[in-house]
Amino acid sequence: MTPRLTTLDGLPKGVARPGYLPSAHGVGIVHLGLGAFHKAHQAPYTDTALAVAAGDWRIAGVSLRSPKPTLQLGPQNGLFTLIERDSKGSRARVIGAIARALCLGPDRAAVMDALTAPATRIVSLTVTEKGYGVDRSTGGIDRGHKAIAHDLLHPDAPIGVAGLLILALGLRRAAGVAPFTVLCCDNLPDNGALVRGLLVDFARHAAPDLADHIAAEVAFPATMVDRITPASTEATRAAARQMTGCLDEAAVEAESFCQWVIEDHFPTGRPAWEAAGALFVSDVRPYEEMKLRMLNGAHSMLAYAGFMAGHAHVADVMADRALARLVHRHLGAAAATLPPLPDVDLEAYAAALMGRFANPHLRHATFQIAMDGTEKLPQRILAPAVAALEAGQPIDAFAFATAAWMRYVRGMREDGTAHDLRDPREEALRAALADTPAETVRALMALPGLFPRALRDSASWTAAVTGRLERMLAQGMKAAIAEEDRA
Ligand code: CS2
Repeated sequence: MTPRLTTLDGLPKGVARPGYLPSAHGVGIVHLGLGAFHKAHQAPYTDTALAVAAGDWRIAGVSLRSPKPTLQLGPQNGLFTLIERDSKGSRARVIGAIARALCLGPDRAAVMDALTAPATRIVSLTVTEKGYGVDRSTGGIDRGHKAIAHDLLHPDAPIGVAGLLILALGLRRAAGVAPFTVLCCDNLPDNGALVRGLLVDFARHAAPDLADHIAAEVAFPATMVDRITPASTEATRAAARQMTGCLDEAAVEAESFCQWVIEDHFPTGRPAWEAAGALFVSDVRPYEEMKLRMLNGAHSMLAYAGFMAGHAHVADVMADRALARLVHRHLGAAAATLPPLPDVDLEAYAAALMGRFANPHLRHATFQIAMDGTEKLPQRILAPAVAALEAGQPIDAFAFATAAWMRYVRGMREDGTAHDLRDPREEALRAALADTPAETVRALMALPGLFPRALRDSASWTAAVTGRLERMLAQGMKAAIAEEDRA
């Protein structure tokens, strides 16, 4: 019988393993959102930092809802296989940085112990864009967000990010323990300031005496995180089993490329992530904008257009010549909206992205990227569209991406079968669908807090989106792509 991955002993030679003794290092980080991206990004960075510079920086991982991560990692002593894939092939690496896996529901007391422990100096987060409950038009809390609404009513038994962090920061302060640094690792614009605004506003409502303390004493460094990480599947676990000779329920796979740009503001210390290649800078914003507008913007465009054109995976999209040219056009249009970054060649970055998207060894589903469009569009597509409009640059690429999203929002493939939308505003989206493309565009653009005023007020933007949506609906996505490519 194949043994479960529980120890580093006996792993095959070709499998990389931690360059340190995991049990010799204490926990210094609590991570909220124990999903594939954390396991493929911050965990391996920390693994390398521990090997190079030691320290008590292992991670207590917390899943806010799903018990799955605990069931997968618990019996494996936190060990899991990361399979890194690129054009040269695939390599397996066992990661030892995760010391414990907890699930908030059943493990509430242990989660609070970890969050309030003096040894915990960083709380990092990957809870996806929709996990925070920020009202992006005000920067404060969104009272309609389920976890925010719950936590305002039950501040002593929170289920969401804001409620948990405020409770923990309050307990630390009362005990005379320094606050932890809050490290947001989600693809949100100015993510440190965004979470800071959320927590300060939540505190104003739930624990007013903490608001000033948080604003003045808690550090929220901004980050840009990057690694393409498809959702794990049975094939991921089968590959891990084949490579390690062990059953690994927690295996993840990702591209070999990895990037982390971090604002260096950690008053109570941090792991030596630079040992693993992280870049510490004083201003993350230009890197973040580059990544959100180019990588993520092109990703969203190709996910909607690709899914509707029948492409299940990103690599299939890149094999579709016409659509690949539109991906390239999108990257160029997004790059044109960015200020120059010293040491970064945007053309080379775009070329590298084309190669990463085409990675034939990754099965990255367009349907995965398509989810949560209302949370992603503003920073990926709409902000650069506004910048392009204001600078008098072409808006075609952004209008095409927006129309493709609107086509996707109909919830119906071209063969007439339904598909899920998987968007927190799904109900409002469905209610906005109208009889004509022009009415649909108008209704979707009128959804509160989604489209910036500059776009809503622009006749040329509205016409550019409407014309494209009309074509997509009347002629099909493939014809719309061909037409766009010819233009
Ligand atoms: C993708 C990202 O699912 C998505 O929306 O665009 O997860 C993307 O793969 C990562 O940001 C890459 O770093």
